[in-house]
Amino acid sequence: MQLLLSPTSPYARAVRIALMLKGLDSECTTQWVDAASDTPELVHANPMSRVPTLILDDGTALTETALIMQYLDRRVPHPPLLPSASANTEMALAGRALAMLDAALWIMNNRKYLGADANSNVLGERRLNTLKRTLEAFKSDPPRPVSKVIGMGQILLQVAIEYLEFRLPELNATETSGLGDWGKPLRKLEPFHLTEPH
Ligand SMILES: N[C@@H](CCC(=O)N[C@@H](CS)C(=O)NCC(=O)O)C(=O)O
Repeated sequence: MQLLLSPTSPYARAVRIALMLKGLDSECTTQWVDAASDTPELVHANPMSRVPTLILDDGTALTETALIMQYLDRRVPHPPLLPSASANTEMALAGRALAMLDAALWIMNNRKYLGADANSNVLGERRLNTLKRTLEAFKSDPPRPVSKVIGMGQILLQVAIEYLEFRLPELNATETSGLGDWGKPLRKLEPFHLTEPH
């Protein structure tokens, strides 16, 4: 397998963490690409030019983080990313985390391509408010505590919180969500600190 990724992509980070938790990282080579510059290898595998893209040994190119994680879970079922006792809550959590990443990326891309004021409009404010609201909701409805089996939603949520801290520090994601203590056991795991953005 070959994973096409970029150093700061939170989506790619989540897939790398899942690969490591599954013990599949040694079977997967990595190719760093600049998704925004339409690197030919990436465009060839994924005309949308987005990372992560996972190229399987038979040439199939998988895209979309949640689908790639599901593929990894089918390929190596243990430890499960969607444990049967909590599969629904993990999927619900994964959905929230991915939506937060999508909103954060949208805000960042607006700033990058359209300028510092690009989010000062009704849509930009809406995106920021939905992020705040989603973070705040974790205070009254926290995710299941982290245990030995790390779920896909838990991976994505911790990655999203750290990405928000990195890119949108004004949101104070850890404090606003009250998830500092919740994420502590995850931050201690090797796959998380080996993939920290810097
Ligand atoms: N829905 C996709 C989002 C992936 C995504 O947007 N990746 C960004 C990097 S963080 C990217 O490749 N952006 C390049 C572009 O959109 O041109 C997923 O879940 O994998």
